[in-house]
Amino acid sequence: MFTNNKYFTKEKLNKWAVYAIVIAIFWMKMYFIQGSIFTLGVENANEAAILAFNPLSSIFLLFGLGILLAGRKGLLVTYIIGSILLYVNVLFYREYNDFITVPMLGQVANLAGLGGSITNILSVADILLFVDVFAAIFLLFYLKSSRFPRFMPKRREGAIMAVIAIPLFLVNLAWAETERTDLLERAFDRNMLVKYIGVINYHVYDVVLQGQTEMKKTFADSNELVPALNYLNEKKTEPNSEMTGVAEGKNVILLSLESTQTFVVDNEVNGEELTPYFNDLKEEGAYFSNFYHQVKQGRTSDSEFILDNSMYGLNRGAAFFTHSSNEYEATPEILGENGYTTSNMHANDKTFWNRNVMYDSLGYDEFYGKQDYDVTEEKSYGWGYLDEYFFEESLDKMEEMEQPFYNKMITLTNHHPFTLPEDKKYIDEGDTSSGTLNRFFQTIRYQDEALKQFVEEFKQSDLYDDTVLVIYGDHFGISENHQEAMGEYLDKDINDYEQFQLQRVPLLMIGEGIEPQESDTVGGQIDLRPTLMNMLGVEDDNPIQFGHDLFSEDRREMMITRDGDFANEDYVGVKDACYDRETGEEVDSEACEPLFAEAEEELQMSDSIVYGDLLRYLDETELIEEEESDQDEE
Ligand code: GP9
Ligand code: MN
Repeated sequence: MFTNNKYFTKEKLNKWAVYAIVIAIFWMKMYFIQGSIFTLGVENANEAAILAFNPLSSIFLLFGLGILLAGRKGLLVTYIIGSILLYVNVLFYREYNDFITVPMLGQVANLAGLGGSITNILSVADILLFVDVFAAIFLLFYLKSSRFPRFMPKRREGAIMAVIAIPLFLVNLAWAETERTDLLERAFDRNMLVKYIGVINYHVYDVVLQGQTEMKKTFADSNELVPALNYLNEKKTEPNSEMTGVAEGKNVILLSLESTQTFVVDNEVNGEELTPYFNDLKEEGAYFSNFYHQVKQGRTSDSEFILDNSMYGLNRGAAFFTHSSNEYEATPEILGENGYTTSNMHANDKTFWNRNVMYDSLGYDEFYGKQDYDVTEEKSYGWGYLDEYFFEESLDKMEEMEQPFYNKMITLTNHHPFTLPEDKKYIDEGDTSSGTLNRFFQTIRYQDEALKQFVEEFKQSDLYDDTVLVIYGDHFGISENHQEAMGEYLDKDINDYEQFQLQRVPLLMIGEGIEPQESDTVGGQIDLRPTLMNMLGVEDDNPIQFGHDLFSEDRREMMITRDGDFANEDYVGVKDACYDRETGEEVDSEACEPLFAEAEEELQMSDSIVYGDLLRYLDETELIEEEESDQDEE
């Protein structure tokens, strides 16, 4: 067709037909990516139709703006940019099962370190996603030629297209609202957002959101803290008084187990226990079997944020990056005021996840990073320093530390892509359809062996009698991408309820005064701070905490995830559906409605504090309250 350019010159080319073809091709591509590469959970024909329709408004907007700004070239350039944007989303989605947010762009270097090998997420067939782009590039140069004069988009036409995008989007939105009301206000779940408005509109929305959150800090004032103070005051539950001070003056070791989920506990593969040591160890302390991680895009760093603040991490980006200059009154700060030495140990680069900066803000005295360990090639694999050596050196360091101390150790080996040197593979791989899950079994088993060596040595050390050891999982290791394989392994269908329950991570506390027990109270990482502070008998006067002592008899059993889903004593609420927590049976969604509302309110409350940097007003606000009560007395 290109050789016979008479076709273009002699025939009157219908410009709008070319537009239609270009739009149709991009539409098909986007439809394919959204429908076949992303797993957005399309539940009915209406949703499928929305998903098919939603690329249209963004295409009109994109190409319209392109033409408006630069005519023919503008169209082609936006075609190429749009295609690259889609592909970046494909790669990101394959790795993280999520969509990029603006704040994550600020941590690109970090993200590059996070992924497994890039070859895992590239696929030869992806070239097909660029066939049209090559054609577009070719045309970009070809169309320069004066032999092809007829297809000359006018800027006015671009403006028309961009304007048409608006009603198209409004139709899209109204249609989406037939499935989910207040879609844009309740946009916790990016998968859902993309399902309903499409990935390009999602990015536009995310940029708007970014602007809004930046404004929040600028315009925040101390009054904004009051609703949170009132809310938390209302929800407050008394900690278990029998546990108050059981660990007074003791050291605390927090041991964050990388990617460790509760399903591995007391479970096996090929007849071999996955965590033989932990299975026995948990009989020696307080073990929590309904304890959930609550992290989002910030992964391990989110768990650390939640733990030390008893506030929620953010839905977009990692607070460790985006809000490291905020004012906090975190556990290390409070403990520091009570005579504790506070530190973190993690044999990775100190700048990773911006830890060096954030740890200062949280009030840590010391951070032992990679350069503080004897990291050699022989002792490293995959992500770096193998856990067994990390543990060994960390114990030495702790023995030298000024007491009492509060120290967090973060392991590394059981991290995606879950690889190990041959001689560290203590069990065979699994035989599910997911290589990731199959290898995960081996790295979990390795971690358990390293844990054994650590705890056994710790028990022999002088530290043992004066220390509370808190072992917990930071977050999931096996993402939704491996649901099918998880189903094969657990021999059940992994629906939304099961997937939710897989977000449980182990929590075990060992130390004098902690009675061996298995607790099935529903809780999450947000509850750790108040639990610990009560055990240490430390007066923690920061009223902005969303957690509740895990030992408390009358605690509010309500664990809220960053997606606005929740588990309480009776129900699990996931994606607007309601399940009986124990049986997993779906029940009338009405039962969960007030709980979803509570989850949303609480997340918003926490966000308002982080986005507004409101803890900087804490002293001021407390002062006002005190003054008021003084006046009341007079
Ligand atoms: C690496 C550790 C693990 O430093 O934080 O990273 P993550 O689990 O957050 O991907
Ligand atoms: Mn982690």
